[in-house]
Amino acid sequence: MTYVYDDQNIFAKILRGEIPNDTVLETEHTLAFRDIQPQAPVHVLVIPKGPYVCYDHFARDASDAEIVDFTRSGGEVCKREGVQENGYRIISNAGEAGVQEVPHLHIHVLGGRGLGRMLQPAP
Ligand code: DGP
Repeated sequence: MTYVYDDQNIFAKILRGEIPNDTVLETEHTLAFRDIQPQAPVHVLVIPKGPYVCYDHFARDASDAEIVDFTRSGGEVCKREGVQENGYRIISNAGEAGVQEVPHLHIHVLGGRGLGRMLQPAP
C-alpha cells in the first residue's frame, strides 16, 4: 500500500498553528483537541504530529516512540475528560468506506452520554 499524505489537510494546518484549536493535551508526538462539530458532550480528536494518513499507515510506519505516545495520550484524554467511569467510544475512520473526511490519522474519543449501538443497520 502506498500512502500519499496531503500536507494541506486541515489537521496539518492545525499542527502548523495556521488554524486555532481547543487543545486538551499536547505531548512530544501527539496533539488532542476538541472536535469543531461535537457529537457528544465529550468529543476529542487525538492525532499524531507525524504525517500519517490513517491508522494502518501509522501502525506500519510510525516509530515505537510515536505509537506509545499516541496510545498513552488517548488514555490520558479519557482520564482528563472524566469518561473512564461511565465509558466511552474510540473511533478511527479510514478511507472512503470509513467516510474519513480529514486525511490525517485521528481517533475520536466520545463520551459523556449513552452512545447507542456502534453501527446503524445499512440503509
Ligand atoms: P472524520 O470523518 O473521521 O475524518 O472526522 C473529521 C472530524 O474533524 C469531524 O468530526 C469534524 C472535525 N473537524 C473538521 N475540521 C475541523 C477543524 O478545523 N477543527 C476541529 N477542531 N475539528 C475539525
